Amino acid sequence: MPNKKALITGITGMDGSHLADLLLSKGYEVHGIVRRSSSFNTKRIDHIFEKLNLHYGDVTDPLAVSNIISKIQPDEIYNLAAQSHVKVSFEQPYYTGQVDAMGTLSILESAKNHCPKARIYQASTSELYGGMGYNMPEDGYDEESKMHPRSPYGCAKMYGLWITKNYRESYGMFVCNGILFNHEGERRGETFVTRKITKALSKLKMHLDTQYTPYDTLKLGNLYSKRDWGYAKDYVYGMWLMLQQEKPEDFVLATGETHSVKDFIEAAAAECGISIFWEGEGKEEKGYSADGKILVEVDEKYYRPAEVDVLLGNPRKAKEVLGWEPATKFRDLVKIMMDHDTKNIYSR
Ligand code: NAP
Ligand code: G4F
Repeated sequence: MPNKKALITGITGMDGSHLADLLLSKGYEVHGIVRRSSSFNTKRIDHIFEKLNLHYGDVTDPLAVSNIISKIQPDEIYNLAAQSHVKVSFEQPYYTGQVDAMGTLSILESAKNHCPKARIYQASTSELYGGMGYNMPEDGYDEESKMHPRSPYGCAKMYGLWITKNYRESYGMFVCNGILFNHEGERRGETFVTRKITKALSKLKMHLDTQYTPYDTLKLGNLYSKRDWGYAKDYVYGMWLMLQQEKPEDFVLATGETHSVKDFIEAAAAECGISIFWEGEGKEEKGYSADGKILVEVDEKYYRPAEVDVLLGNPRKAKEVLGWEPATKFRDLVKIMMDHDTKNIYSR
């Protein structure tokens, strides 16, 4: 049997790079769409660069998408490309819609025309749910929960979810939505809150150890929002499992635990062997070290016009049908990220 062929959009991103590692380890011929950039944007896949088949393209360019898909004839397509930053989506709502909604349509339509038997994974998200006050069950959101997106990103991804279901129902295509709750790790983009925290606190550790390196106060937005944080490597395995089933379905992947941004900061600080003391309220709240240095402060520029205050997922269906369970617990995730960032403190 020839090796299976997979196409990953968003292969240079956090999930795309972990998924490429996984598929190569399973013997797949792995193709990826990469955006042309004036500087290198392949850092996360440099270690496997020679093993990949990369194609320049952009999911907002239907012609390029169609050409790539018709040429490769993939068995599996993982559509991970997105303008994935929620705060940025408030500043670029139109562009976010072009990439996250219309980009998804382009992938589906090209596959329908050129390789209708390909199995397709669509990167849906817990940002489709609204949080407390928006139909959150006590044991967390599942596939049947009522959705209420609170950002242009969530609205664009809502189109992606429904157009994917629509192609499944209309054309009988094997397409699945993975409704993934937040997942993080050492390859997470540095402007997402967890990585912002682990990068900053690893610099703090170095500062405390040597006294030579500077430490800049970590400036954050809402310290009280809560997320269901898992480890990206566990989640890309769940994506693959979805496409290996007998029938196409949608699945929630989550840990079933939720923690606040403040919990994450405290867990990361504990990895540096320090405790943080909090004083003040709202925009005036600050986190201090034992000797009174300001380690964390609030900067309202990181607030969002609308916020999902709490996310908690219920991964029961994924466990029952896929046999999927997250292997990495919250404290292990924080440790993985802190260990990585402390070891690589001077690399960019
Ligand atoms: P990420 O690190 O931001 O990666 C996004 C990828 O999409 C990058 O490779 C990026 O390319 C590419 N991309 C952006 N715009 C594109 C365009 N117009 N055409 C082609 N490629 C484009 O995101 P991630 O965390 O790995 O997430 C992967 C997917 O899962 C995204 O769709 C995201 O919305 C979704 N998701 C993520 C989470 C999470 O917690 N991580 C949870 C639920 C859903 P560049 O490298 O050139 O920027
Ligand atoms: O790390 P975040 O930016 O992730 P967010 O908004 O939850 O979105 C991520 O997860 C989604 C799944 O639910 C994905 F679909 C999406 O693509 C992305 O990967 O923010 C997490 C929380 C928010 O409540 C935010 O307001 O942290 C809060 N926060 C507080 N200070 C901050 C900051 N977020 C960022 N990015 N930067 C801050 O300084």
